[in-house]
Amino acid sequence: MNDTAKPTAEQQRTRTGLDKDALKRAYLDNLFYLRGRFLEVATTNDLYMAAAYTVRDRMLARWIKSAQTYKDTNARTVCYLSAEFLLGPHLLNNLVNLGITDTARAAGEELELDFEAIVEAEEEPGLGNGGLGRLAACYMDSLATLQIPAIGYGIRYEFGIFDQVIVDGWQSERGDTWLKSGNPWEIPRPKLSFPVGFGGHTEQYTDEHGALRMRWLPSMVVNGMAYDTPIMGYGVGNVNLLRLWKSEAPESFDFQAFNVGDYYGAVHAKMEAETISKVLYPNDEPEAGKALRLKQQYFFVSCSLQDMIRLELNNAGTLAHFHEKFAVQLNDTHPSLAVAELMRLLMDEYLMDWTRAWEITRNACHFTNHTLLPEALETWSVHLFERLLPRHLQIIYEINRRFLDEVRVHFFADEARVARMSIIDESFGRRIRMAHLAAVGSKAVNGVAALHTDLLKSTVMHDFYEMWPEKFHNVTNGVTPRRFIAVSNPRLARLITEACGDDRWLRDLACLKQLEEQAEDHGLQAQWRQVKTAAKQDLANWLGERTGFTPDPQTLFDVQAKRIHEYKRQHLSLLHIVWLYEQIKQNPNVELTPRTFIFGGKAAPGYFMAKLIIKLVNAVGEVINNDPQVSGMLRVVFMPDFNVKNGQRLYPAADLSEQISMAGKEASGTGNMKFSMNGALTIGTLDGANVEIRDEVGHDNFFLFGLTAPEVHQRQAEGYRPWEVYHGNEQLKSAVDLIASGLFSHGDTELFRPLTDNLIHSDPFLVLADFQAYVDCQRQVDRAYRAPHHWDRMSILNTARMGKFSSDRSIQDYAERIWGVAPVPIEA
Ligand code: GL9
Repeated sequence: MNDTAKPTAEQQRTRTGLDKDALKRAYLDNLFYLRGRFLEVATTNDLYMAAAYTVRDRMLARWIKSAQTYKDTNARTVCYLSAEFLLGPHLLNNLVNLGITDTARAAGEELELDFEAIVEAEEEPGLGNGGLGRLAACYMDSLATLQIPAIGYGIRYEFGIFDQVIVDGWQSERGDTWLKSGNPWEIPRPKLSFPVGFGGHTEQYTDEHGALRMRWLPSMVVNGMAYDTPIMGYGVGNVNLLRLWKSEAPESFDFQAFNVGDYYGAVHAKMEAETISKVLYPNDEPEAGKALRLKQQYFFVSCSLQDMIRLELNNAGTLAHFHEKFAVQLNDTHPSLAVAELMRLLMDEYLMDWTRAWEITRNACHFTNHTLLPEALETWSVHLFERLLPRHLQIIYEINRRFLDEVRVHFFADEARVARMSIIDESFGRRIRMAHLAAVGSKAVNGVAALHTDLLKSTVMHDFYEMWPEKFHNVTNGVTPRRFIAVSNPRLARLITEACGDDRWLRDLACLKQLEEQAEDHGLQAQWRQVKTAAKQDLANWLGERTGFTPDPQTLFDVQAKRIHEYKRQHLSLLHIVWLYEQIKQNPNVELTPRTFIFGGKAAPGYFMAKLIIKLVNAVGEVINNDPQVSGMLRVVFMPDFNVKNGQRLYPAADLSEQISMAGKEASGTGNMKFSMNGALTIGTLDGANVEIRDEVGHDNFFLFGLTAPEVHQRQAEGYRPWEVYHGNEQLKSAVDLIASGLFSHGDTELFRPLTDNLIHSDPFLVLADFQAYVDCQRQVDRAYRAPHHWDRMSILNTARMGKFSSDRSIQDYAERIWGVAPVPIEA
């Protein structure tokens, strides 16, 4: 840029200043010039869009400076490849990270704008299913805040996760049209696009040096176009890049067809190309096995690697140091095709030999496993690969051939092990094991909580661990305190800042430790309780508007919010509720702490049992909430459409957080951290990160129950017989029977039978085995809540001791132990 094109410092200050007057001027300007509106006639969406542009403008100068500095310093860059980024609304988060929330609020007031309504108007980009996608978003926030150069690469789904509505107690899905009013946070880059091939065949040829080479002649090519979203660090000048790919038909393709008069064919080809980034698959852990899903995975991996190669060639002119420039992180197996695609690009397109290409690939890639559920360990049929990615299949065969030779040398004469470790599973049809491909092609493999990593090493990846123990790491998950405290719970943030004397805790969450010494202080406790009650009131009002039922903030808010899944055991909580209901009906004077049970979560649209659990929550709620005899004691409500935005209403308002999965099944959990940070106590099993949360907050400040992972294993190995548990526990039996009796289904004894029968006869997640321990533990919760000072102290200690679970700590771990990357500070 020459000097005349570049805005002067003075011009920039007036154009993007952070003071109130600059914000007001810019806001009205954006409303006028970008929306063609003035205040009197603007719609809420216009007002929101103008606010978003005003904030985005303030990020752009920093963004450009970050990109320039990263380029000039040639800094090692993290490339986080993820099929999902569950970002949540941007506006308030960006205001907080820019440090101008109060100024913006004041500017809004002077313009007589309804600040809250404008913030509310944002539709969140739901480009993820749950924990895994939200983790990627927390990591993007922390990478920027820790000033680490990073690019998030993923898919710009036109339709994200469906919106959930409840109709007659059942989940019903509505298409997520998040882009319909425009997305002010992204910048389309029409010139930044890459071709991605599918199908066709390969052929061998001799290059000009006489070497034998392969080329792939795909039968179909689509283009991936970049859409860039700036990701602001908190309190720093660093702004990183989230680059999402949209699939399009190459223009030439269109015109070719036009020329021969095949108009329909041209339009059809365009449609087919655009289908790839059309919709996010809504299943959580189990895989669909659909060809389109494999296409999505290959599509975004290929675009991302081509983009990295472009950057490196621009900068270094050679790919010899690609793995020194980029630390590629594979978020689960979804992007694990990166291993084969990087090999293909280096060898077929950039004419590298195998040894060199493999050296680069193995040193560039790192792999995170997020689940041990057997049905979620992704495999693809060799047949499908042959059809869609013939060249990649050849490369995978060759990777596997060389790898298995290594295995044979390492584990001498152990062909059973060779078969177990092979990237190709030969047992039921031939299938490619994506986790094996990722593990073989990566420098590091990590689990997401200490227990999960141990289980990974001792079960599904045991052979790999024995071969390469140094490859395995644990990086316990974390969540960003910016979004999950400062943005979600401003009252608590203010109180913490006051109590700590400053807001350093937002950058260094370990500072919360200072609260410990004040945990007994009745003054702080009173304020703490006020903050909690105010959040409960807010939630109650919101629920009242949405569901017609307004909970009483004086009751204990007992919350379970997460994807609906049998292993997470929402039905264990339901059995407890039904049991409580019976207790009150039998003895209206029974001593109980009044509670409101709040559930939230989506079920995969094809997961019948999960949908039946939602129906049961609503059915039980309908009966209990309309029974005057228990009113004031017991309430049950289902919060529709649990997503990031609604989660932000829920975490601050919870007294008790339900983390009750069968031990050994929840890899980490991250909701557990969000609740605890906001002062909820946890009732939970020794599963995932619960183990570490309990160790941090203190065993006395955590309600533990249930079988441990080794005990679960033992029970199942002995032959678990749920009907014996059912017949052996009068109260359990009566709770199950009440559900089956039709009491909650207008007399229909069939409706919930699939659920009750499954519990009695199969119970794969040991709900019945843990029932008594859970009920007993809930009794302790009851008692504890009736001693307010005691409870408040535990609540304060939970928040005070959550430092470890900031995603800043997780990213610090990855940076030091896995990526070897250093900060590149950009001044704010
Ligand atoms: C998950 C695990 O099940 C969680 O325990 C873990 O906290 C997150 C993040 O590491 O990853 N793996 C997974 O497939 N999902 C997870 O939440 N599912 C969804 O994202 C829906």
